[in-house]
Amino acid sequence: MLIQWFPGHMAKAKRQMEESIKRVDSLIYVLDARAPFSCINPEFDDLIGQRPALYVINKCDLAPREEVEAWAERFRREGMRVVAISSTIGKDAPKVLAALNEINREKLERNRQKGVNYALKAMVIGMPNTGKSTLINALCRGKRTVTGDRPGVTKGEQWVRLDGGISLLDTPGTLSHSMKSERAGMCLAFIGSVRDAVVDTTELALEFIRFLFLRYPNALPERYGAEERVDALVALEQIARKRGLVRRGGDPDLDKAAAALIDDFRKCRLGKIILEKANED
Ligand SMILES: Nc1nc2c(ncn2[C@@H]2O[C@H](COP(=O)(O)OP(=O)(O)O)[C@@H](O)[C@H]2O)c(=O)[nH]1
Ligand SMILES: [Mg+2]
Repeated sequence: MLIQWFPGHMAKAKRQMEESIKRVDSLIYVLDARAPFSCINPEFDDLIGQRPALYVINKCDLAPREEVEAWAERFRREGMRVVAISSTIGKDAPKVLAALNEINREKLERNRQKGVNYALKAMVIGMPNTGKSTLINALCRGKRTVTGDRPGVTKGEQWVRLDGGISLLDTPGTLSHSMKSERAGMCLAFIGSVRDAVVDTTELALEFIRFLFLRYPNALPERYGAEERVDALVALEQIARKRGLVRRGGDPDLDKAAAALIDDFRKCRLGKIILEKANED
């Protein structure tokens, strides 16, 4: 399955990100726990490497805990700072704040010693739909938004002062997805990080069914009473019939069944699922 991708867009996105990164001291890079590896776009690695970065594996409530932990460990071995959380769980935001203060510790300390009172700046980046806005809201809860009118702050930009001397830009930086592999593109499409309009939902669902048969063979039988390990198209037909998604005349409505299946996955109705494992490439 091919996901459309335009090199020209990538070049522009990189230029914009370069400008944004210049204006902050550190970055919070949000990844989806169901596909942490695919959420990293290597095209941006050089830019991101210019600033201390905290990797937040978000939506941990949707993926098996041990699998997420394996990713966190792998990333840490590779020298990355990682916290694994769910932005929708209130008590998790302070973990991010603590880690953010930690990666900025030296600079914060230097500012304190110099008696400098201005805040360091951080911004949240990541693929679409990984939970950047939700995390920003969780971090800023109850805080007053301040508009920057100092030099170097784009007019209209909102910064929120967090506890501990860091201000957070309240709009997230969205990374465009990479085509580092077809599989990565697929994972991003499964989790809703690729605009659904550029993806063939039925093709996507068939790929997803093949993945489930391989890794989670009980998922479809348990949710829909579908048979195990049949041909993917047959399974999709079974899902359509079990869900009563039939066209006039009685044929299964595969498009609707595909959309229902993908939606069930995204809302965790098939159970906790991880799309890629840390101990294999
Ligand atoms: N289950 C779950 N859903 C989340 C979590 N964080 C965000 N979401 C949901 O994911 C969707 C996308 O979140 P959003 O913050 O808009 O993503 P953004 O595009 O990266 O800004 C929304 O429906 C959120 O409610 C999380 O930790 N767990
Ligand atoms: Mg958003």
